[in-house]
Amino acid sequence: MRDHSRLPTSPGFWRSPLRGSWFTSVLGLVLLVGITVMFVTGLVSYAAYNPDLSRVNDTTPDKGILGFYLFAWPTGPVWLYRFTQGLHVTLGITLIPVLLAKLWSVVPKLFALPPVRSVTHGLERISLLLLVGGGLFEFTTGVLNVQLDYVFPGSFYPLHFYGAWVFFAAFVAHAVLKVPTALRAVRHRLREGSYLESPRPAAPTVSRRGALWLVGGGSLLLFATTVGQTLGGPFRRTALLAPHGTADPGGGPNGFQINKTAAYAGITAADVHEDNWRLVVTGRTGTVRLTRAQLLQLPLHSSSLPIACVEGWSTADQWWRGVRLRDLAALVGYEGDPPDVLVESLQRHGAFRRAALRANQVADGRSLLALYVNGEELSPDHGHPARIIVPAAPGVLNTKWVARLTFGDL
Ligand SMILES: Nc1nc2c(c(=O)[nH]1)N[C@H]1C(S)=C(S)[C@@H](COP(=O)(O)O)O[C@H]1N2
Ligand SMILES: [Mo]
Repeated sequence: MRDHSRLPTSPGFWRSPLRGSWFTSVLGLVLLVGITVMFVTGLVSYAAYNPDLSRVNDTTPDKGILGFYLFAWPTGPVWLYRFTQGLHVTLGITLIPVLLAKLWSVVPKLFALPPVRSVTHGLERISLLLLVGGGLFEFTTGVLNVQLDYVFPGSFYPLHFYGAWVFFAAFVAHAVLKVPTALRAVRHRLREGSYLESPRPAAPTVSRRGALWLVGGGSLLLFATTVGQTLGGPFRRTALLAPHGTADPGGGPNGFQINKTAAYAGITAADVHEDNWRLVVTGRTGTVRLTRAQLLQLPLHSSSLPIACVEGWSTADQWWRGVRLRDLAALVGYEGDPPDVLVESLQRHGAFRRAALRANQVADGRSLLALYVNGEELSPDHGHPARIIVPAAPGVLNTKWVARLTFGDL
């Protein structure tokens, strides 16, 4: 007789004694909770960009019914996006070992023959393909975006957003089918009789419990080397895995994380020179051009706000000082109830040179066109001569090197 156990399609090929219902179920239940939280925080992050406000913020084509839930992102508490996105990214990185272990634990199923036994079985396999493919896709695109700094120019959001819906739909179907079994397996410590169990297990080198501790240890390590990027203070140094958590922005009042530098954005000294730079504000009553000196004649206000990036890093609150957006709206004919605003930067290229803010963000008295931070002029890299800072919003809406504000319904 031929030795079929040398083929991965044979159950005997898979010899790890760790595989079994209990092991798979414990990992599955962890993912059930973790991935649900990631889905929710992910949708929330998408909403925070004001994607239904303007094409400038989001060009996801035909988001249609998938965007049914979009809402006006609130301006408080000021740490809102810092929290939701820190949670999304940190949890995602922490779950990687759990995801990999879970996939490893069920890999024999992938090869099981016949590939399709019945229509129902065929449908189940397609849903598993979407589940595994979708999961790997979401984790990979997420990690690449965080680690490689926007490798998908302009296209990360649509990819990650569509992928999330496909993945989560398959995830829900899978959970509905498997949760009862998983709960039973965990409660009764089921091992035997499972298709996952190797029919000819090799000698164990680690117990199932030990293997779970290893996975958990891996997760803990990733967590400990990531979470510092959102905690700030002395913890920032522990964020070994976060590219922006460790970059040294120098000391002093402007000594906090820098996303894109002025050099990267192509901002020249001549662009921002007092003689050349004008703030162009347009609204109901026309256009006003302000020199820096004129801008400084307007009432200046302060607010303590963090910067929180989609990449998961954030700063502690910084003390910003500048002109309220709602006061600038009032200059061009919007007294009392300011409308939306389109903000444009001196930066000529790149997806983040423009952003649209919602009326509720303009109306909030803490939303500033900031000229100072922590008592000093903005540094070139933080947006000199003027930048937007809005409470609770994603960093990408805090446009740097602002040149133009256009108020009105977008
Ligand atoms: N003009 C312009 N503004 C910008 C960006 C940019 O690339 N260009 N990046 C945005 C993003 S994604 C973030 S997270 C914040 C970071 O601000 P910081 O570098 O001052 O920390 O700036 C935002 N403002
Ligand atoms: Mo960002």
